[in-house]
Amino acid sequence: MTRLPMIATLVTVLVLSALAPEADAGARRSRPVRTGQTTCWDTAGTVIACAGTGVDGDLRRGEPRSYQDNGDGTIRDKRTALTWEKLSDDGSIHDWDNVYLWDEAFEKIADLNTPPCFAGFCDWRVPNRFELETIVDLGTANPAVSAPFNTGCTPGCTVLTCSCTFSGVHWTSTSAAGAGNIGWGVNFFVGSANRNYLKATESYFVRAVRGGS
Ligand SMILES: [Ca+2]
Repeated sequence: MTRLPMIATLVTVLVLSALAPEADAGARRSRPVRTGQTTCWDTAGTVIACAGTGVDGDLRRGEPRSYQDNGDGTIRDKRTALTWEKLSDDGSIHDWDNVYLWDEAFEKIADLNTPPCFAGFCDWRVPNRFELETIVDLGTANPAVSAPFNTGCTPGCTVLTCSCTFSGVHWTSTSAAGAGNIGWGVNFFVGSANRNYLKATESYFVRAVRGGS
């Protein structure tokens, strides 16, 4: 190889490596998920036509919801790659009205991860606050989730036949910075997240999650 083509090759390599980080960053780009809101209201709370208002129900920005029921008691969120435990009303560990102190939430997880493990996976965990908020659907309330998390919830139904979400506070694995005896929770009545919940004395619902990375 003559000197000039060698330099040209070197320049090409340098240019490509300079471009690579940008291409990588683009590949890892992630958008917030859609809130689910498609209705628009004015200041007085009257429903109005959305077009041109610029409010959430008009713009509907973010990743559209995309869920898959795996048929094994779990739901995969194709946007986040998180897999969620379905909740039931059959008195099992998955029952939607089971409540747990903070420590007990992690005991539930330990039970799910005891072989053969729930749905064949032994890496269930309590979701962090931002993970749990990704299944909030602000297009509805009581409970603020979309249909895959609120379908056919009748007494006796199992994770294979229904999907339940209690309209109340669910623990996250996230603690309140500066007040570690308090945990963050997401209230699925309207989808609010708060850090008001006392780990030692207050009992809330738990939905397990796995995957996502
Ligand atoms: Ca029950």
